[in-house]
Amino acid sequence: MNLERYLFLGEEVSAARRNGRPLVALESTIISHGMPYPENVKTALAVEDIVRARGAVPATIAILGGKIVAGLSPAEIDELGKTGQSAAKVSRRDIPAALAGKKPGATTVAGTMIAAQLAGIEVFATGGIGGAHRGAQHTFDISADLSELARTSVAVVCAGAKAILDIGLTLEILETLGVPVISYRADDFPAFYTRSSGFKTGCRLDSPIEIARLLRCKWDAGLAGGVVIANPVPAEFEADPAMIEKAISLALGEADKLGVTGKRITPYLLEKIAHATGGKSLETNIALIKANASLAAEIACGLGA
Ligand code: PSU
Ligand code: MN
Repeated sequence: MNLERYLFLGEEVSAARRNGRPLVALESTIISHGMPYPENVKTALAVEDIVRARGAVPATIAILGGKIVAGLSPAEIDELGKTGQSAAKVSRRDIPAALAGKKPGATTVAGTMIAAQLAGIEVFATGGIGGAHRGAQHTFDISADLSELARTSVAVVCAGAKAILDIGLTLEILETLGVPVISYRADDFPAFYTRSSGFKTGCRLDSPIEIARLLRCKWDAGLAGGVVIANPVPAEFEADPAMIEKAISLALGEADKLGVTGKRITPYLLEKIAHATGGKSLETNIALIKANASLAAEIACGLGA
């Protein structure tokens, strides 16, 4: 039994694999659950074009018709964008149900990492990774993204973990799990909407080629598992920290009152924050995912060089 029999490669991805071209995986939960329609589809397509412009080939990943698809077509991206939160949010544990049920499934960071590894893709760009939620000491709400990073050998380029999380706790867990965390052209770990969380990563690298070298060393040395590459949002798109913190408090309060927990909490908070900031957080979200796609493509090219 092998998951590979469930894998379907889009045309562009399939050709890239044949020709040994650099590939960048892209997730789909950010499309279905992370942003409203039509900004989600517009952003997903723009992000693919950025990857192409940097000389790599994009592979947007989702589960469709009982297959893990690496390389969605524009029509499939549009369909998933319209389906929105009615699509299943697919992390590791949800893959069997999504495959057997043949219903549309948007892959999270964890789900996308599994698919990327299967498709032979080493670099993946997203917005923010999941992590330990505030109060995780009591609720145990720690994203499966963290345990996936411990076991699956894919580099994840992100703008950090969202400030809705407990960033200190998230970094502690990544350390325990043996996951390298790199800050790109910064000393601190970024906080998604803002450039700094106040926590240091202890590993700063200033060029895509140095990052590619670190990845190759890790995997050549037999140290399986992922790497977090934290790319602070470009300064001109950084959100005002006070505005974000206020929006987060508001959103967390409402989530608590309504009893929103589990896999619904991240999409719920993102939506509330976008609303509370009058769309400013969405603008930041779009800018950072584009910057991450660009860096991921450069790293993928570096790995192939
Ligand atoms: N970050 C975003 N938008 C998102 C997510 C993260 O900016 O939509 C999604 C990612 O797919 C991530 C998931 O893997 O949320 C984490 O969810 P959970 O905490 O339930 O594991
Ligand atoms: Mn969770």
